[in-house]
Amino acid sequence: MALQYSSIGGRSCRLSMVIGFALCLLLLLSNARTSSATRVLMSKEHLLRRNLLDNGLGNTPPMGWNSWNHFGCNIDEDLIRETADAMVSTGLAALGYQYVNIDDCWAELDRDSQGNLVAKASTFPSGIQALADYVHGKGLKLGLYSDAGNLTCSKKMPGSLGHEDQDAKTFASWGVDYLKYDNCNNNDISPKERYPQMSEALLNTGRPIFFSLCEWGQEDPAIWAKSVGNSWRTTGDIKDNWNSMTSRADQNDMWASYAGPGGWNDPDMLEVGNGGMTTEEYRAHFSIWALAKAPLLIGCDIRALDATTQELLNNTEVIAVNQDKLGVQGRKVKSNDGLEVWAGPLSDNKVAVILWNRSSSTATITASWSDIGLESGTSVDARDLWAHSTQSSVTEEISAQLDSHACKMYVLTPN
Ligand SMILES: *[C@@H]1O[C@H](CO)[C@@H](O)[C@H](O)[C@H]1NC(C)=O
Ligand SMILES: *[C@@H]1O[C@H](CO)[C@@H](O)[C@H](O)[C@H]1NC(C)=O
Ligand SMILES: CC(=O)N[C@H]1CO[C@H](CO)[C@@H](O)[C@@H]1O
Repeated sequence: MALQYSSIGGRSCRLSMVIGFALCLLLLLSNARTSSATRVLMSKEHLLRRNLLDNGLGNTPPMGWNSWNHFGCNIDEDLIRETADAMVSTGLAALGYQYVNIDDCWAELDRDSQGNLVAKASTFPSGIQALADYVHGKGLKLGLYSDAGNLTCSKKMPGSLGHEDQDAKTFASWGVDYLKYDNCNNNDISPKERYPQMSEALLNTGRPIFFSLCEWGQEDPAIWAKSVGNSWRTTGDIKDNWNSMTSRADQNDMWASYAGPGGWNDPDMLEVGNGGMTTEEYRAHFSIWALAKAPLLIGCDIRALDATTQELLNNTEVIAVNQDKLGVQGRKVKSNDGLEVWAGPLSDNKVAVILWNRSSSTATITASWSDIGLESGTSVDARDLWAHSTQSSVTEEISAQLDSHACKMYVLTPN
């Protein structure tokens, strides 16, 4: 890899000498200032980014559904078909939820005589390609799951370690659009070795396949995975409770500066609608995930959505913050005994803000303009994304009284 890069580097240097000697000199000088180790790493990443991950996907965070949080291993092809149907009939598909992602447990434990992965006959008798055709027929995309190890986490199906090219070709031939790639049973090999192999294999198939790294934040993937995948988990698995959700939010927040179009931090899939949190806690969960430009992958049973869950998941104004084309991850900007302000810039000089009371009783939370990157004296229209109301000409600060665990989410538009 490094050798290949040097020859490319040599060529581009000669080229720039033709364009202008000064530019080349500048390049050499700036190179000389970095250590050779850093240079190798940088050049490798540069090359990987150009050659491995040029799949054109993930310009905004992915939206869709995944089977794991609600169903675990208890999945079959009927569930996937009915979920695709429900995605359309609930109106969620029209709001941008497009991936229908099958998680662990879809395959037989044994590969076939040629070493190919085989869909589990008892639960996916029609095979994955037929499901992909069905899902594509609804205008949606199909996601699948494998693992950068010998077995997946359930140990009920093989992983793809050592079979990357073969499995990537299989996925592409079936029409798979998204791969979640887990980290169990990995022989203690570094993720930095295992994940690029699948990334390259996927790219070599010629089919654009969104690549979701799931190495749980083990080796700080935000730092290196942008050249490898379209999203990377920054945390261990989420559970359907307040402590788990808030801790994922905080761990993910540390890596905010590394996210951007093409590669996103992933604090794990949504638990909204699964029953373990209150409505206000789920509202905060969805709001923070949207602001943090996290993948919005629904994790409940969308065939049986109650009106409250539907109202949380279908808030077009919150979704618009997540999908804003600027692609900057909002972050926690102020925290005082559980009274928090999260904020981030949006396109057209707008600012998204969340006031969040994480403590156990009612409180008033205030974000002053200096907390959230607005100049003092700026007058804004403040759109409350959950109340669907607008306050005109707000200056200096915005504040709200909030019940325990509740949040307010605004988009501020400078006048
Ligand atoms: C996993 O697979 C590798 C090579 O395919 C093999 O060397 C290793 O022993 C396997 N590990 C386990 C725990 O089965
Ligand atoms: C969202 O869900 C609510 C509750 O079911 C419904 O009243 C509303 O029309 C839905 N909005 C959209 C945009 O789908
Ligand atoms: C007034 C009040 O105590 N409200 C709670 C909301 O969150 C803050 C942070 O702890 C708590 O101090 C407050 O108890």
